Amino acid sequence: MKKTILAFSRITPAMVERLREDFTVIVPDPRQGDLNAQFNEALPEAHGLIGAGRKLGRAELQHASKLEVISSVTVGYDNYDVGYLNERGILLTNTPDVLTESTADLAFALIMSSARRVAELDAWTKAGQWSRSIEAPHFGTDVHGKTLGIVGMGNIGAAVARRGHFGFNMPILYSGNSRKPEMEQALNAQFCSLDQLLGEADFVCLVVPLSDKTHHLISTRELALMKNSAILVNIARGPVVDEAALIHALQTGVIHAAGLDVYEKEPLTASPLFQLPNAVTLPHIGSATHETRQAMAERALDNLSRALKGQTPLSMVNPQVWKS
Ligand code: 8YV
Repeated sequence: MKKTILAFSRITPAMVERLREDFTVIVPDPRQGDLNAQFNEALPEAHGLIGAGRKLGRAELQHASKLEVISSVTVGYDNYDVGYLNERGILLTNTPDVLTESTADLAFALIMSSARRVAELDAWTKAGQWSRSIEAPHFGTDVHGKTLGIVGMGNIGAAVARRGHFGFNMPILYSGNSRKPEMEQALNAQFCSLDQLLGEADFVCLVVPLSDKTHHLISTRELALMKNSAILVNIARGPVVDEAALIHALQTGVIHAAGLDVYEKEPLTASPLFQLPNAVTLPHIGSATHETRQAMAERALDNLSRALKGQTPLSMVNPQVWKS
């Protein structure tokens, strides 16, 4: 008998057809009513789940008695209770590497937009406000040659740092759990404490995974350590920053500006951030390019079908489950 897959998001109809060669595939359909109800109804039959954007912990998975694998179409896995999955022997796979460069591109879009006020001045021009040559009140700040602080020098952090070093001649500081000698060698990056980085960087770019240790890593104390002229960029996860503290810091000039792709609560539909010209607010689009979302879905599909066929998947979050 074919195993059953519940494909709850991010998979194209063509991919579903490919999966159907080997598996029974259930795809919740908005035309058939409530998506959550369809998901919960199909869950007890599913051997594999594939998708993104759903919190899947103990409560949500209690009726998923046949579940063997969750294939997340994301690199971050803070939506899953990995301890519980380990207990249950459920494998979790993710999609690292294929989104590294796109996400680093977006970090630079935020850096450029916040520093040169791209989004703000675009709206201003379109509002018909440009009546004479631009003067100091509309000037931005330079990016090239400024110090770039990378909080979390993983793959994405390194890709942001490379752009800063080679493209913009920026001195690189980084903080994190471990030193990266190859980054120090290749980019002349300097390892330092988070506090030192916050005090010295002109741009502080957050690229750490969300965990108990990084929840509210940046709060009132840390914002106060930053230069008044500094810009905070968050492409990691919203809860890494205490958003209320950030809003206060932006309103009172504790820091100059922020470029944000992620928020404590998503989707963000109303926020004091929307009233702040010095906050660039994007709707979590780090990996959202046609090419990268396609590559992520392909990787997730491959991870899932390999795991369900007993072949080792390429990217496993809890490989100990696979070994046992
Ligand atoms: C996702 C991401 O698009 O992969 C990740 O961890 O943050 C993004 O690629 C995000 O989860 C939005 O749903």
